[in-house]
Amino acid sequence: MQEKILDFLKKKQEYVSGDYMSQRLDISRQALWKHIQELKDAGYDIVAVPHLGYRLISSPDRLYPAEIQAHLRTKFLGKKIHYFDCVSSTMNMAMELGMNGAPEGAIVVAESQTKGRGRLGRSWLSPKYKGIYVSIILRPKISPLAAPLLTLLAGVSVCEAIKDLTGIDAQIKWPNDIFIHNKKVGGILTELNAEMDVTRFVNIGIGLNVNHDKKIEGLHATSLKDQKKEDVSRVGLLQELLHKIEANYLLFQSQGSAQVIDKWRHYSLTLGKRVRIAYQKTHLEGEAMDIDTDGGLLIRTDFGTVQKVMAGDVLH
Ligand code: BT5
Repeated sequence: MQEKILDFLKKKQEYVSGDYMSQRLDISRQALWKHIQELKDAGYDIVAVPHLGYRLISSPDRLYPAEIQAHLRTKFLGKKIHYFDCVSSTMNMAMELGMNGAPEGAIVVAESQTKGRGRLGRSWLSPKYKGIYVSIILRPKISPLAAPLLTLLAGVSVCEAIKDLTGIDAQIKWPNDIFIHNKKVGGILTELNAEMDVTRFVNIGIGLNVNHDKKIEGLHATSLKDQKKEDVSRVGLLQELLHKIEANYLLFQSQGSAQVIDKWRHYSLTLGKRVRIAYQKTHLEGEAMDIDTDGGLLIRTDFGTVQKVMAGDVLH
Protein backbone atom coordinates (compact mmCIF):
# COMPACT_ATOMS: atom_id res chain seq x y z
CA MET A 1 0.00 0.00 0.00
CA GLN A 2 2.79 2.40 0.90
CA GLU A 3 4.39 1.78 -2.48
CA LYS A 4 1.13 2.78 -4.18
CA ILE A 5 0.87 5.94 -2.08
CA LEU A 6 4.45 6.85 -2.99
CA ASP A 7 3.63 6.21 -6.61
CA PHE A 8 0.84 8.79 -6.50
CA LEU A 9 3.02 11.33 -4.73
CA LYS A 10 6.02 10.82 -7.01
CA LYS A 11 4.01 11.04 -10.22
CA LYS A 12 2.25 14.27 -9.26
CA GLN A 13 5.16 16.12 -7.62
CA GLU A 14 2.60 18.50 -6.14
CA TYR A 15 -0.23 18.21 -3.65
CA VAL A 16 -2.40 15.14 -4.03
CA SER A 17 -5.71 15.28 -2.24
CA GLY A 18 -6.31 12.79 0.56
CA ASP A 19 -9.85 12.14 -0.71
CA TYR A 20 -8.57 11.29 -4.17
CA MET A 21 -5.94 8.86 -2.89
CA SER A 22 -8.21 7.13 -0.40
CA GLN A 23 -10.86 6.66 -3.09
CA ARG A 24 -8.42 5.34 -5.66
CA LEU A 25 -6.75 3.03 -3.15
CA ASP A 26 -10.06 2.04 -1.57
CA ILE A 27 -8.94 2.82 2.00
CA SER A 28 -10.27 5.19 4.67
CA ARG A 29 -8.75 8.66 5.21
CA GLN A 30 -7.61 7.45 8.60
CA ALA A 31 -5.82 4.43 7.11
CA LEU A 32 -4.18 6.71 4.55
CA TRP A 33 -2.99 9.04 7.30
CA LYS A 34 -1.48 6.06 9.15
CA HIS A 35 0.43 4.93 6.07
CA ILE A 36 1.69 8.47 5.54
CA GLN A 37 2.97 8.54 9.13
CA GLU A 38 4.80 5.28 8.54
CA LEU A 39 6.39 6.66 5.38
CA LYS A 40 7.51 9.73 7.35
CA ASP A 41 9.01 7.44 9.99
CA ALA A 42 10.90 5.68 7.20
CA GLY A 43 12.47 9.00 6.23
CA TYR A 44 10.15 10.34 3.51
CA ASP A 45 9.59 14.06 3.90
CA ILE A 46 5.86 14.48 3.27
CA VAL A 47 3.91 17.61 4.11
CA ALA A 48 0.17 17.75 4.69
CA VAL A 49 -1.82 20.93 4.08
CA PRO A 50 -5.56 21.16 4.83
CA HIS A 51 -7.68 21.34 1.64
CA LEU A 52 -4.67 20.64 -0.55
CA GLY A 53 -3.55 17.20 0.58
CA TYR A 54 -0.15 15.55 0.75
CA ARG A 55 3.04 16.40 -1.04
CA LEU A 56 6.34 14.51 -1.21
CA ILE A 57 9.24 16.87 -0.63
CA SER A 58 12.08 14.35 -0.67
CA SER A 59 12.84 10.64 -0.42
CA PRO A 60 15.53 9.28 1.88
CA ASP A 61 18.65 7.74 0.37
CA ARG A 62 17.72 4.34 1.71
CA LEU A 63 18.08 1.16 -0.29
CA TYR A 64 14.40 0.28 0.13
CA PRO A 65 13.27 -2.30 -2.43
CA ALA A 66 10.56 0.06 -3.72
CA GLU A 67 13.15 2.78 -4.33
CA ILE A 68 15.56 0.42 -6.10
CA GLN A 69 12.88 -1.15 -8.24
CA ALA A 70 11.24 2.16 -9.19
CA HIS A 71 13.52 2.81 -12.16
CA LEU A 72 15.31 -0.50 -12.45
CA ARG A 73 16.11 -1.34 -16.06
CA THR A 74 16.89 -5.04 -15.58
CA LYS A 75 15.09 -8.12 -16.83
CA PHE A 76 15.68 -10.42 -13.88
CA LEU A 77 18.35 -9.00 -11.59
CA GLY A 78 16.89 -7.40 -8.47
CA LYS A 79 13.33 -8.43 -9.18
CA LYS A 80 13.42 -10.08 -5.77
CA ILE A 81 15.10 -7.97 -3.08
CA HIS A 82 15.73 -9.06 0.51
CA TYR A 83 16.31 -5.85 2.43
CA PHE A 84 17.83 -5.49 5.91
CA ASP A 85 18.57 -2.44 7.99
CA CYS A 86 21.33 -4.40 9.70
CA VAL A 87 22.57 -7.91 9.06
CA SER A 88 25.60 -9.99 10.04
CA SER A 89 26.71 -10.41 6.42
CA THR A 90 24.66 -10.29 3.22
CA MET A 91 26.72 -13.35 2.18
CA ASN A 92 25.27 -15.40 5.04
CA MET A 93 21.73 -14.48 4.02
CA ALA A 94 22.44 -15.14 0.35
CA MET A 95 23.90 -18.57 1.16
CA GLU A 96 20.80 -19.50 3.12
CA LEU A 97 18.51 -18.19 0.37
CA GLY A 98 20.50 -19.99 -2.31
CA MET A 99 20.22 -23.29 -0.41
CA ASN A 100 16.47 -22.73 -0.10
CA GLY A 101 16.00 -22.34 -3.83
CA ALA A 102 16.01 -18.53 -4.26
CA PRO A 103 15.62 -17.66 -7.95
CA GLU A 104 18.49 -16.43 -10.08
CA GLY A 105 18.81 -12.68 -9.77
CA ALA A 106 17.52 -12.44 -6.19
CA ILE A 107 19.61 -9.99 -4.17
CA VAL A 108 20.30 -9.27 -0.52
CA VAL A 109 20.84 -5.63 0.39
CA ALA A 110 21.78 -4.24 3.79
CA GLU A 111 22.21 -0.72 5.14
CA SER A 112 24.92 -2.03 7.47
CA GLN A 113 26.70 -5.26 8.38
CA THR A 114 28.09 -6.31 11.73
CA LYS A 115 30.26 -9.08 10.26
CA GLY A 116 30.83 -7.96 6.69
CA ARG A 117 33.60 -10.12 5.33
CA GLY A 118 36.30 -10.17 2.71
CA ARG A 119 38.40 -13.11 1.59
CA LEU A 120 40.15 -15.49 3.99
CA GLY A 121 38.12 -14.35 6.97
CA ARG A 122 39.13 -10.70 6.66
CA SER A 123 36.52 -8.14 7.62
CA TRP A 124 34.73 -5.52 5.56
CA LEU A 125 33.81 -2.29 7.32
CA SER A 126 30.16 -1.60 6.64
CA PRO A 127 28.93 1.56 8.41
CA LYS A 128 25.24 2.32 8.25
CA TYR A 129 23.71 4.22 5.32
CA LYS A 130 27.14 4.98 3.91
CA GLY A 131 27.91 2.21 1.47
CA ILE A 132 26.44 -0.44 -0.76
CA TYR A 133 26.54 -3.94 0.68
CA VAL A 134 24.87 -6.35 -1.67
CA SER A 135 24.96 -10.05 -2.52
CA ILE A 136 23.62 -11.33 -5.81
CA ILE A 137 22.48 -14.90 -6.32
CA LEU A 138 23.24 -16.33 -9.76
CA ARG A 139 22.69 -19.84 -11.09
CA PRO A 140 25.02 -19.99 -14.10
CA LYS A 141 25.44 -23.22 -16.01
CA ILE A 142 29.22 -23.21 -15.66
CA SER A 143 31.86 -25.45 -14.20
CA PRO A 144 32.91 -24.39 -10.68
CA LEU A 145 36.35 -23.81 -12.20
CA ALA A 146 34.92 -20.92 -14.23
CA ALA A 147 33.52 -19.11 -11.17
CA PRO A 148 36.53 -16.71 -10.87
CA LEU A 149 35.33 -15.19 -14.14
CA LEU A 150 32.27 -13.93 -12.32
CA THR A 151 34.51 -12.00 -9.92
CA LEU A 152 36.10 -10.31 -12.93
CA LEU A 153 32.66 -9.68 -14.44
CA ALA A 154 31.51 -8.03 -11.23
CA GLY A 155 34.64 -5.86 -11.11
CA VAL A 156 34.07 -4.64 -14.65
CA SER A 157 30.42 -3.89 -13.85
CA VAL A 158 31.35 -1.91 -10.74
CA CYS A 159 33.81 0.24 -12.74
CA GLU A 160 31.26 0.80 -15.50
CA ALA A 161 28.55 1.79 -13.03
CA ILE A 162 30.85 4.19 -11.16
CA LYS A 163 31.93 5.80 -14.44
CA ASP A 164 28.37 6.17 -15.73
CA LEU A 165 26.96 7.59 -12.54
CA THR A 166 29.81 9.79 -11.33
CA GLY A 167 32.27 10.16 -14.21
CA ILE A 168 35.04 8.78 -11.97
CA ASP A 169 37.55 6.31 -13.41
CA ALA A 170 37.90 3.29 -11.14
CA GLN A 171 40.31 0.43 -11.69
CA ILE A 172 40.56 -3.21 -10.68
CA LYS A 173 43.43 -4.76 -8.82
CA TRP A 174 43.40 -8.46 -9.63
CA PRO A 175 41.32 -10.28 -8.69
CA ASN A 176 38.73 -8.42 -6.65
CA ASP A 177 39.71 -4.96 -5.43
CA ILE A 178 38.29 -1.76 -6.82
CA PHE A 179 40.60 1.23 -6.61
CA ILE A 180 40.41 4.94 -7.30
CA HIS A 181 43.69 6.87 -7.35
CA ASN A 182 45.44 3.95 -5.67
CA LYS A 183 43.02 3.78 -2.75
CA LYS A 184 40.56 0.97 -2.22
CA VAL A 185 36.93 1.96 -2.74
CA GLY A 186 35.33 -1.46 -3.05
CA GLY A 187 35.79 -5.20 -2.98
CA ILE A 188 34.16 -8.30 -4.37
CA LEU A 189 33.71 -11.64 -2.68
CA THR A 190 32.49 -14.58 -4.72
CA GLU A 191 31.19 -17.67 -2.94
CA LEU A 192 30.20 -20.86 -4.59
CA ASN A 193 27.87 -23.71 -3.84
CA ALA A 194 28.86 -26.60 -6.06
CA GLU A 195 29.00 -30.35 -6.25
CA MET A 196 31.89 -31.98 -8.11
CA ASP A 197 31.63 -30.36 -11.54
CA VAL A 198 28.16 -28.84 -11.17
CA THR A 199 27.65 -25.27 -9.95
CA ARG A 200 24.43 -24.94 -7.97
CA PHE A 201 24.66 -21.24 -7.35
CA VAL A 202 27.19 -18.45 -7.04
CA ASN A 203 26.85 -15.49 -4.69
CA ILE A 204 28.60 -12.33 -5.71
CA GLY A 205 29.10 -9.97 -2.79
CA ILE A 206 29.97 -6.38 -3.49
CA GLY A 207 30.99 -3.78 -0.94
CA LEU A 208 31.40 -0.18 -2.07
CA ASN A 209 32.33 2.92 -0.09
CA VAL A 210 29.89 5.56 -1.29
CA ASN A 211 29.19 8.36 1.18
CA HIS A 212 31.83 7.58 3.79
CA ASP A 213 33.57 10.66 5.04
CA LYS A 214 37.23 11.11 4.31
CA LYS A 215 38.83 8.90 6.94
CA ILE A 216 37.83 5.28 6.83
CA GLU A 217 39.18 3.96 10.10
CA GLY A 218 42.83 4.26 9.21
CA LEU A 219 42.57 2.14 6.08
CA HIS A 220 44.24 3.18 2.85
CA ALA A 221 40.77 3.62 1.43
CA THR A 222 38.53 6.14 -0.24
CA SER A 223 34.85 6.64 -1.02
CA LEU A 224 33.00 8.11 -3.97
CA LYS A 225 32.05 11.11 -1.83
CA ASP A 226 35.69 11.58 -0.86
CA GLN A 227 36.56 11.68 -4.57
CA LYS A 228 33.66 13.71 -5.83
CA LYS A 229 33.31 16.05 -2.86
CA GLU A 230 29.56 15.53 -2.80
CA ASP A 231 27.07 12.85 -1.81
CA VAL A 232 26.38 10.17 -4.38
CA SER A 233 22.96 8.51 -4.67
CA ARG A 234 23.32 4.98 -3.35
CA VAL A 235 20.00 4.01 -4.92
CA GLY A 236 21.08 5.35 -8.31
CA LEU A 237 24.43 3.59 -8.07
CA LEU A 238 22.91 0.26 -7.08
CA GLN A 239 20.41 0.46 -9.95
CA GLU A 240 23.21 1.16 -12.40
CA LEU A 241 25.33 -1.61 -10.91
CA LEU A 242 22.54 -4.19 -11.25
CA HIS A 243 21.96 -3.09 -14.81
CA LYS A 244 25.64 -3.48 -15.73
CA ILE A 245 26.02 -6.84 -14.00
CA GLU A 246 22.98 -8.22 -15.80
CA ALA A 247 24.19 -6.93 -19.18
CA ASN A 248 27.68 -8.40 -18.70
CA TYR A 249 26.28 -11.66 -17.37
CA LEU A 250 24.02 -12.06 -20.41
CA LEU A 251 26.99 -11.29 -22.65
CA PHE A 252 29.08 -13.87 -20.80
CA GLN A 253 26.36 -16.49 -21.13
CA SER A 254 25.68 -15.94 -24.80
CA GLN A 255 29.22 -15.32 -26.06
CA GLY A 256 31.63 -16.69 -23.49
CA SER A 257 34.24 -14.84 -21.48
CA ALA A 258 36.23 -13.07 -24.22
CA GLN A 259 34.42 -9.71 -24.16
CA VAL A 260 34.25 -9.55 -20.39
CA ILE A 261 37.99 -10.26 -20.19
CA ASP A 262 38.66 -7.58 -22.79
CA LYS A 263 36.75 -5.06 -20.70
CA TRP A 264 38.62 -6.24 -17.63
CA ARG A 265 41.96 -5.55 -19.32
CA HIS A 266 40.75 -2.01 -19.93
CA TYR A 267 40.06 -1.41 -16.23
CA SER A 268 43.05 -3.33 -14.93
CA LEU A 269 45.44 -1.73 -12.50
CA THR A 270 47.55 -4.88 -12.40
CA LEU A 271 48.51 -5.78 -15.97
CA GLY A 272 51.92 -4.63 -17.09
CA LYS A 273 53.03 -4.09 -13.48
CA ARG A 274 55.70 -5.88 -11.53
CA VAL A 275 53.84 -7.82 -8.88
CA ARG A 276 54.41 -10.01 -5.90
CA ILE A 277 51.67 -12.52 -5.23
CA ALA A 278 51.08 -14.13 -1.89
CA TYR A 279 48.98 -17.27 -1.85
CA GLN A 280 48.78 -19.35 1.30
CA LYS A 281 52.45 -19.62 2.25
CA THR A 282 54.00 -19.19 -1.17
CA HIS A 283 55.15 -16.09 -3.03
CA LEU A 284 55.62 -15.46 -6.69
CA GLU A 285 57.23 -12.43 -8.31
CA GLY A 286 57.27 -11.22 -11.85
CA GLU A 287 55.41 -9.15 -14.42
CA ALA A 288 51.62 -9.42 -14.65
CA MET A 289 51.31 -10.24 -18.36
CA ASP A 290 47.68 -11.01 -19.00
CA ILE A 291 44.47 -12.66 -17.90
CA ASP A 292 43.80 -16.19 -19.11
CA THR A 293 40.43 -17.32 -20.48
CA ASP A 294 39.53 -18.77 -17.08
CA GLY A 295 40.30 -15.55 -15.19
CA GLY A 296 43.75 -16.67 -13.94
CA LEU A 297 46.57 -14.11 -13.83
CA LEU A 298 49.56 -14.93 -16.04
CA ILE A 299 52.91 -13.96 -14.52
CA ARG A 300 56.20 -13.85 -16.37
CA THR A 301 58.74 -14.76 -13.71
CA ASP A 302 62.33 -13.54 -13.56
CA PHE A 303 63.39 -16.93 -14.91
CA GLY A 304 61.42 -16.29 -18.09
CA THR A 305 58.72 -18.87 -17.38
CA VAL A 306 55.03 -18.05 -17.40
CA GLN A 307 52.97 -19.14 -14.43
CA LYS A 308 49.27 -18.87 -13.83
CA VAL A 309 47.74 -17.98 -10.47
CA MET A 310 44.06 -18.41 -9.73
CA ALA A 311 43.94 -16.81 -6.27
CA GLY A 312 46.05 -14.70 -3.98
CA ASP A 313 46.87 -11.20 -2.84
CA VAL A 314 48.68 -8.95 -5.26
CA LEU A 315 51.24 -6.39 -4.23
CA HIS A 316 52.10 -3.99 -7.03
C1 BT5 B 1 37.29 -7.83 -0.29
O1 BT5 B 1 38.04 -8.75 0.41
O2 BT5 B 1 37.69 -6.78 -0.69
C2 BT5 B 1 35.85 -8.25 -0.51
C3 BT5 B 1 34.89 -7.40 0.24
C4 BT5 B 1 33.46 -7.80 -0.03
C5 BT5 B 1 32.49 -7.08 0.86
C6 BT5 B 1 31.06 -7.38 0.49
S1 BT5 B 1 29.93 -6.33 1.30
C7 BT5 B 1 28.60 -7.28 0.75
C8 BT5 B 1 29.05 -8.72 0.91
N1 BT5 B 1 28.78 -9.18 2.24
C9 BT5 B 1 29.92 -9.46 2.89
O3 BT5 B 1 29.99 -9.87 4.07
N2 BT5 B 1 30.97 -9.24 2.08
C10 BT5 B 1 30.56 -8.78 0.79
P1 BT5 B 1 39.62 -8.68 0.60
O4 BT5 B 1 40.29 -8.56 -0.73
O5 BT5 B 1 39.95 -9.86 1.43
O6 BT5 B 1 39.89 -7.34 1.37
C11 BT5 B 1 39.61 -7.19 2.74
C12 BT5 B 1 40.49 -6.04 3.25
O7 BT5 B 1 40.02 -4.78 2.74
C13 BT5 B 1 40.47 -5.89 4.76
O8 BT5 B 1 41.40 -6.73 5.37
C14 BT5 B 1 40.81 -4.40 4.96
O9 BT5 B 1 42.21 -4.20 4.87
C15 BT5 B 1 40.21 -3.75 3.72
N3 BT5 B 1 38.88 -3.14 4.02
C16 BT5 B 1 37.95 -3.53 4.89
N4 BT5 B 1 36.87 -2.74 4.83
C17 BT5 B 1 37.13 -1.81 3.89
C18 BT5 B 1 36.41 -0.72 3.36
N5 BT5 B 1 35.16 -0.42 3.74
N6 BT5 B 1 37.01 0.01 2.39
C19 BT5 B 1 38.26 -0.28 1.94
N7 BT5 B 1 38.99 -1.29 2.41
C20 BT5 B 1 38.44 -2.06 3.37
